[in-house]
Amino acid sequence: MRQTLPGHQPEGVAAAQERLQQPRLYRVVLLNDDYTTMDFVVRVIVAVFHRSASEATRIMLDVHRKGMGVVGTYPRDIAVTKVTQVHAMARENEFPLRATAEEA
Ligand code: TYC
Repeated sequence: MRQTLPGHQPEGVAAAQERLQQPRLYRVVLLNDDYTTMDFVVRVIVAVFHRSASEATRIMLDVHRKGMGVVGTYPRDIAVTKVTQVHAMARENEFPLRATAEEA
């Protein structure tokens, strides 16, 4: 009998194997604001998320109109790194652009 913490159900082998093949995914969400320029948001989306200029423009306008929008979906470490890159570019350029990662 394996020792477990109270209230902790050990993950079965089948569930662990499933997890190895399918890491949890996180959506990177870009937030609208009134100060960051449209041109800068497009440049960030191209640089950080490797989108074409036309796709980046479509995503930027969607965020501008709706208040937020998904830029991409990634395993957690990659999503968190991209959020950090967005904030670093924004800070360097003195824009308040914000992004978050949320589990998909
Ligand atoms: N709302 C900004 C403007 O009108 C543009 C913008 C779009 C800012 C998307 C942030 O995530 C953003 N200049």
